[in-house]
Formats: sequence, C-alpha cells, structure tokens
Amino acid sequence: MNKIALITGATAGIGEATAIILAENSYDVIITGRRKERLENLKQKIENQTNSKVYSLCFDIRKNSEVISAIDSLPESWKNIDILVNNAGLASGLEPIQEGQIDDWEKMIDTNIKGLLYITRKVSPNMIKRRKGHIINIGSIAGKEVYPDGNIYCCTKHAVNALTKSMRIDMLPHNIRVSQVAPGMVETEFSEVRFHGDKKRAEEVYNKITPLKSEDVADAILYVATRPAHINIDDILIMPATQASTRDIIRND
Ligand code: NDP
Ligand code: 8X3
Repeated sequence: MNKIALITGATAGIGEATAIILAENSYDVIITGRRKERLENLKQKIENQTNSKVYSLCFDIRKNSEVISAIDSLPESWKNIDILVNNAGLASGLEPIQEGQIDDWEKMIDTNIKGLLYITRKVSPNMIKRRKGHIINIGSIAGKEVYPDGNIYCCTKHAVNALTKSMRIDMLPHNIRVSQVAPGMVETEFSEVRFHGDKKRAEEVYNKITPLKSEDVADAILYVATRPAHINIDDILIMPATQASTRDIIRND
C-alpha cells in the first residue's frame, strides 16, 4: 500500500511540483488549495502520468472550520496521512512597516502561521495515534534573516522556523518526524501574488538571475520524506548558486 502525503497549496509552484514528484515516487497524494479547477487539472495530470491515487480538497486554509470539515470529509482509506507538507503560503505587499497594508499583514499571518497551525492541529493527532508520521514545513531564507520591507513576511517565516523546532520537541515522544525545507528565491507565482497581480513587477524580481525552480525544492522535499525511519532531516536551506543571502544576488548582464 502506498504512503499518503497531504500537500497544502498544491495548485501552483512548489506545492504542485511536490505533489507530482511524490506521486512519481509512489505516494498517494491529497492535494489542497482554493482553486478548484487547478486541483482537478492536477489530479488528472498525476493520474494520467503515474500509478498513484489523488484526492483533492478545496478549502481556504485561513479558515479553521474549512480545514476541519475538509479533513473530516476524507474517505476512510485516505484518513491515515503519513506526510503533511505545510506549503501553502504567500507574501502580500513589500512596504516599510509604517506604510504597510493591514489587509496584507492579515493575509500573511492568517495563511503562513495560522493556516499551518490549523491543519497541523487537525492532522497530527491521528499521526500520534498511529505513532507514525512526518511533518515537513516550508520555511524560507526569510525565516533566517530579514530584508528591507520584508517585515511581516519575514516575521511569518521566522514563526515557521520557530514552530518547526518546537513542534519537533512536542512530537518527539510520539515518533513523528518534523522537518523544515527553507528555500531562497524560487520562480513561482509568489512574486505575482506579492505584487497583487502586477506581472511586470514580478518578472523584474527574476530578471537576469537564475532562481531555483519549484522542482528543485520538490526534490529536496522528496529527499527529506524518503530518509530511513531512524533519520530526521531537521532543516535544509536551499539557495540558488547565485544567491548568498536575501540581499546578495548575482545578476547577469
Ligand atoms: P505560489 O504562489 O506559486 O503557490 C502558493 C500556493 O499556496 C498556491 O497553491 C495557493 O493556492 C496556496 N495558498 C495560498 N493561500 C492559500 C489559502 N488561503 N488557502 C489555501 N491555499 C493557499 O508560491 P510558492 O510555490 O512560491 O510558495 C509556496 C511556499 O513556499 C510558501 O509557503 C512560500 O512562502 C514558500 N517560499 C517561496 C519562495 C519563493 O521564492 N517562491 C522562497 C521560500 C519559501 P490557492 O491560491 O489555489 O489557494
Ligand atoms: C521567499 C524568499 O527572499 O523572496 O520566501 O522573501 S524571499
């Protein structure tokens, strides 16, 4: 029987690539996100290209009631989640604190911190009951350092970094592994979301650089997920070769 992995935020970017690579490696995958059509398309694609099964759950991770109903709605054969990839997240806006938009701040805090907590709270008790499971949180270089105008996004990713460490302690007696994969710049829909749909500004972020691809991060997640049972990868910081920190990036001319 295949292991079951639930990936939050699988409708784009890192989450989508992770669902694909895990399915290619014989995991059955539960894919989640708010965009139903994308979930259906991804389900079709994975089912056509692999032998793995796919179950899709459409919900907003910021709403605890939706998280609870979604997980409760899983058929019996999908309830024993072996791997939870806490990936859903976003940056919204890039302004100094005194000019920040409260709505942007709430989106980031509600998704990146509270959403991660809601689904972990809902999924982890069954892992504990089975004494089996692995939680992989997607952090960021922005959870290790800060950069100008990154304030609240960096704060949420520092929270993910701290939560990963403290969840690992809570889960230790229960044989549940807890890991973090923290990427530098990855070319996804991230910047388009950050700049509220401004594609031109988003393209400029990746202009003349070689960022990571979603597949590079998914590959690291697969590595973390597939270590033998006696190994836990606590943390991977994965950066483009041309990026040494959030502010030191080589741009080609
Ligand atoms: P994308 O914008 O490409 O994907 C984000 C995913 O999160 C989408 O599937 C989106 O689904 C989901 N999501 C966002 N808000 C919600 C919500 N309220 N409820 C449910 N799902 C939600 O970005 P990335 O793939 O780049 O981002 C994935 C993770 O990687 C994030 O946690 C991000 O912080 C982190 N990261 C990204 C980096 C980068 O440079 N791109 C670097 C380091 C970390 P939908 O909109 O359908 O709900
Ligand atoms: C995304 C990386 O540096 O753009 O987490 O904030 S950064």
